[in-house]
Amino acid sequence: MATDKRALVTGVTGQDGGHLSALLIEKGYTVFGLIRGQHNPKKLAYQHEFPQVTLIEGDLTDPTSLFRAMEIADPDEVYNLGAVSHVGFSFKNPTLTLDVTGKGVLNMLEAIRLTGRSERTRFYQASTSEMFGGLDYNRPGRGYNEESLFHPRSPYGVAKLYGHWIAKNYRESYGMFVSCGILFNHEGERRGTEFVTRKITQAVARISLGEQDYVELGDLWPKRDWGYAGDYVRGMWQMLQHDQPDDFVLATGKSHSVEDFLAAAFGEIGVADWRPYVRQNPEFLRPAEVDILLGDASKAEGVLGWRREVDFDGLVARMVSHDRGLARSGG
Ligand code: NAP
Ligand code: G4F
Repeated sequence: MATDKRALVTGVTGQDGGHLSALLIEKGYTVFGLIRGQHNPKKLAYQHEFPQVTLIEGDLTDPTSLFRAMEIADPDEVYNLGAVSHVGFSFKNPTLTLDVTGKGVLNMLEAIRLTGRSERTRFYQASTSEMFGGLDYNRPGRGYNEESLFHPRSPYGVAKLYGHWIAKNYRESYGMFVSCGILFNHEGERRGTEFVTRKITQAVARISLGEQDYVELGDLWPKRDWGYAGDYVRGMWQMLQHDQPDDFVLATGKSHSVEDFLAAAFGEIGVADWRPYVRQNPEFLRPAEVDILLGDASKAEGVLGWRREVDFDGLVARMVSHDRGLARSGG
């Protein structure tokens, strides 16, 4: 597919960054990725997988580097995926989380505006269902949508809410094409192993090969609306192709507990009773928990024509199968 469009992706080495890189390359974009750090251990693997992408050194906390990135990439579209994204980590590193996940959004918007690209460059902000907070009074029966109240329950959620509102503010103040995707949890074979789904599927794979005895987790009752990341990056792209900027929820409309995920993942290796393989470790408990997340993506489905291809069982099967392959090859 041929296009002369140029895209800059922050957080390019993360889960969504990998899926989005593949999608944009497939669509014929000239892709630039922001990569942080003097020596980023993920750089080699990323370059090996995506040699077409030009990496630009920069950090969301360093406005000068973002101005430079904007001049080099001269993008039609910016996807701001970079963040401190782990909720548990954000409780231990709240100031860093504010700087990267919150103020980083402002730094990106200012880099677009002050380099004279407000009219040309479209901006996607990676907002999150964590902004809703999962409290009972704030849970509509049919799931959260774009009209639901926000009540973030972690430094991460609060920082993301700042990013969400400053993004909307730049849309309203400067007429910039800024769209926020309020995405519910999405997972897959690229998911970081510090997140509960991948931690479980990696452990299940190792347990099936006799390489691990058990997995240590925190709370097992919280429920999440888990989808597949490959489906969700397509939605991000669709948001920036729409004729006007707006906010959209992406979700599956189904919620499962961590216990449900454990049962499905162990089921993939023929283990019906997973409890002997799971221990609780208080290290993985959070000072405040988000009890249940359930999303309603009707707007994205109706307005953008967004569709999902992978359901919960398909997601779990895919992740376990991938991690068994990795474990067998010593990965
Ligand atoms: P991820 O795998 O944790 O990736 C985060 C990315 O941000 C990494 O590439 C990381 O770089 C980069 N980053 C961290 N600090 C940075 C800094 N100071 N400057 C520049 N880049 C920095 O996250 P993800 O799952 O792909 O999620 C993508 C985005 O969507 C994030 O903003 C996340 O908060 C949001 N989101 C995710 C979900 C989900 O379920 N996955 C749901 C809703 C919203 P390194 O590789 O150098 O660490
Ligand atoms: O996999 P998690 O760490 O994801 P969480 O906290 O829902 O956040 C993810 O989704 C958000 C969208 O809603 C994103 F914005 C965010 O960036 C991130 O991608 O935890 C899921 C649930 C939580 O209730 C947690 O307490 O699993 C529970 N859990 C139980 N044991 C654990 C563990 N989580 C992790 N990471 N590790 C455990 O050992």
